[in-house]
Amino acid sequence: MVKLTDLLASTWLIPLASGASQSFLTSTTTSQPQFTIPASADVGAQLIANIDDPQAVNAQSACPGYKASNVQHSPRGFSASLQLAGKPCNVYGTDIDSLALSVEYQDSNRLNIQILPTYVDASNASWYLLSETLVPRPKASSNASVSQSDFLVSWSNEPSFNFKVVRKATGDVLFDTEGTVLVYEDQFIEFVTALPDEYNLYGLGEHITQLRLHRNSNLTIYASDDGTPLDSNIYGQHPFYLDTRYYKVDAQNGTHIPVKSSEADASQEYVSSSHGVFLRNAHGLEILLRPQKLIWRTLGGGIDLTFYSGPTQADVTRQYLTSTVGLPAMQQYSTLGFHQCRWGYNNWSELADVVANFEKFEIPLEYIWTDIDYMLGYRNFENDPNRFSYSEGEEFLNDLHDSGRYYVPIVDSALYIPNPENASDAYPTYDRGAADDVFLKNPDGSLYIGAVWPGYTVFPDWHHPKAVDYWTNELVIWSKKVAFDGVWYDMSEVSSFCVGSCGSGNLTLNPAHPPFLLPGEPGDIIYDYPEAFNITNATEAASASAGAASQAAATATTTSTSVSYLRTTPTPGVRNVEHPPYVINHDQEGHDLSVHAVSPNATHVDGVEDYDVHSTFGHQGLNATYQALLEVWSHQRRPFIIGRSTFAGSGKWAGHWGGDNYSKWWSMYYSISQALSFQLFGIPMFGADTCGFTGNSDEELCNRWMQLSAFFPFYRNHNELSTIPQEPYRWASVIEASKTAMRIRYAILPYFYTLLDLAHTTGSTVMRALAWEFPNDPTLASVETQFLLGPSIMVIPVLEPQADTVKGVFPGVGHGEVWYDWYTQTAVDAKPGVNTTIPAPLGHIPVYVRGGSVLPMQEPALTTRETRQTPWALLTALGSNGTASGQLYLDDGESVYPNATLHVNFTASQSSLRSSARGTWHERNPLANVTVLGVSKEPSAVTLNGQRVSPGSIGYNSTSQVLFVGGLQNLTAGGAWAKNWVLEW
Ligand code: MIG
Repeated sequence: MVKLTDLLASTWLIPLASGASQSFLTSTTTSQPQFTIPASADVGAQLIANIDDPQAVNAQSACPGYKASNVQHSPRGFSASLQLAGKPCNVYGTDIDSLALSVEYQDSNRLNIQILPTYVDASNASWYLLSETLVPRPKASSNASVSQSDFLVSWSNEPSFNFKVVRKATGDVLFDTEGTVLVYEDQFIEFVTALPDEYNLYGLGEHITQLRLHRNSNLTIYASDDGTPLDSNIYGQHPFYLDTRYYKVDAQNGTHIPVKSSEADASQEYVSSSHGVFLRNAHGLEILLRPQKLIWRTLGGGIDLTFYSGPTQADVTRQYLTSTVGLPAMQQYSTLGFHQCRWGYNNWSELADVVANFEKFEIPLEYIWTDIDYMLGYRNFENDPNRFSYSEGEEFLNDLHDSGRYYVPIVDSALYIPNPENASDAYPTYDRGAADDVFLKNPDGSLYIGAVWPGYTVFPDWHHPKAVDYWTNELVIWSKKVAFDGVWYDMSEVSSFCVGSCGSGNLTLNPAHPPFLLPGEPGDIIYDYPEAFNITNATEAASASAGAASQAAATATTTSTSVSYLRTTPTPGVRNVEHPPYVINHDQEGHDLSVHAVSPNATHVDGVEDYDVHSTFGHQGLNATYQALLEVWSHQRRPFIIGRSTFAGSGKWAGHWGGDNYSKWWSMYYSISQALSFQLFGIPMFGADTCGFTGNSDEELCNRWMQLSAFFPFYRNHNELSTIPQEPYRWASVIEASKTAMRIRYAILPYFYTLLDLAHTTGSTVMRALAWEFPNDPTLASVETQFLLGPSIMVIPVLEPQADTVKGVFPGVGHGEVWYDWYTQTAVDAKPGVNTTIPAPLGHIPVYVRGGSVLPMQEPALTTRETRQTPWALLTALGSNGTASGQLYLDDGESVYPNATLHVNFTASQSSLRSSARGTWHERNPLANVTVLGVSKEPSAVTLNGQRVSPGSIGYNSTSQVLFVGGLQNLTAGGAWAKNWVLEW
């Protein structure tokens, strides 16, 4: 008997008692009691994950490996044939006896190694080859050559085929399969590389885990709708890692001596070099990190590895994005404003109330969102006429837009299929798709019918040539009824609440209730609160835990006794996509790939099975949504899309939110490493559900979290159905804390926007790990409790309850770096490598400005539109040598192809600050003031382009060493950057 509580323990889903036939009233067309899909529909086989299986065969000892022959050299690399070097082992599939190896030096900083079966035919090509239309391959540049490469590849047949990738400059071995065998089967590939002692690896997502990956961990990668369990596979697939190595340089002979970060000392001198590795593979993956090695396992596909030589993280990321997955989409300026969302905003007037409350409490609000509540029977592209009528919506949205605010609705991945016995159950969106035949199929050609919110559903087949047009057309039609400003694309793993095509033959039961209770339905009342709630709210906590206990007693299910696991033995020549012989540690119940998702045998129009492209569904849905929004806005406005399931390259269309996190301190903690990892994946527009999704939030957590997320690119508060409200105006201290942090965020919007532009045009990151900005300090390699926003702002948030201090390090201080406290504008007195205790009472988030930076700012306001109408200020934080620099990018904030742009450079040195601009965007607001931090001597006069600034508007504080120069409006009345200027003091 399967333990259903395990199935859903990590998320908010509570299964119905098996065989339950309860009926619920939901918002459907008819409001009739509904059929409830039985919980058993989402129960699959009980498998034991290979990594937990004592009976599992170790492919390394069972398999013969390969021998290379027929090596052919070319100016760009070499190719060879690989022949199986012994009897097939067929451990987790059928061995492929003949492989083709290709080593291509694609550019000086890029190397590709591909190993594919020598023979494939139309019937099995998709088992090994990932379509280049779906996921492009990086291309060799025309001047690529072996001799120009940063890399050198060597290989050997002893004892079987193995290869090494070496960094030429240092001789460092970056990748090394020596002493291991290559295993290559139709449903299982394994290759192993040696890694240095105490390696520093980052990436390999999507996981909720530590920033520097744990050196003894199993990282499963396979898109899955399962909340945010620690260390497990979740929504996205990003088989990319960054590998950073630190060295001490020998003073005598210049050789590099490897250094373990655990033995480094922040006051010493080190160097580092980083490289990146990308496995272009869309199959289920498992990466086993072990001391001194990494084991890649795949459920199919090919080996298509690209190496990026860096040598800094910034170089690696730029190389990966520009050559391989694409640069991130540019976002509209407004998307940097604050977003308020929740599951459970029930009608337009409730939204209007929320907006009014933000106004009343003078908390900035830019975007208001609706979840599936707005839909008619949970159908995409149809509003519930009673609660979210189009006419009322038009009025609401007109007012909202007039106030400089925006609206984003959710759009789900699945589409309702009407009940054939109910003539009034029309759903034109389905009919149009059916007419074009654009839905996923079963292997026998019948419609694949899963189950999601509306009941039984179909799924767009993104391989269908008409699918993007179909999706576009639906969004265009709907956009004429609802003037939305973006799309929140959900459930795209692609989630289905049952195993297999469970709706085939069941359509007359539609619409149906999902096979679990909705949060808030009797039996699933949410009693959960953040960790320290029992300290801050003892009485409420006690009654909540009593409620939880009695609910648990009432809904207790039988626990399982002994489980007998299904083990699949490979049948040579037969592929089993439902239960592949190798069982990845997939986070769904029983590790069954068919559970809570469209099944691996769901078949696309080109014959490709879900199994071979599973994790690209969401990626393709994002592409379709991007194309659709271009059309909706006549190519005038940048599509704004936040997606749940992402694949390598999704950043060129969309941002990502962290998914169903918890109203818990640990969830807030890991939002930082998740955000930083997504910077490496090329999806800088990232944010977590602020104040927590699953469970009730509380004042202390929400206070800290509203402040932390203010420094993430995507800043949204979102909440689960039926939990207590958590908008920032719900608690007095949260109002103040949010405003404090938002005043900073809105003041530095120009800096933030410039970072987005730089990411979009150059492949840089927006949020940065300390290790990336300070690559020569090994002690920062695992820092995940503080981060930088761009190069110039450092945030040290409180991440635990009941604290009024936080510890933080100030990188570089032993090497001349200066940090200024944002609030006092005074240089911080910190020692290298010392974890400094910083006062951080509730409502205060420590923020620092890095010496050497110039930050362009405007005045905070309640919307970004208002901020853009205010005068400018420059914050100039001098470095220890008295210099600073910064930049600013401006355009209309909206156009896909802006016809006017402006780039401004700021440089400060020797008691002067220069601004020089190029471009045609005319910024009309004047410069109001300049603040210079770290001015050691009171200036006798200040001039702008030689004209004296009135002494009355100049202030100098010799204790804090802050120079304030106001009164610049008149001197810059034509616009702050209209003319180049120099300010001297
Ligand atoms: O199956 O639309 O991650 O943000 O509130 C749950 C309801 C569906 C999952 C999303 C969450 C959203 C919720 N959705």
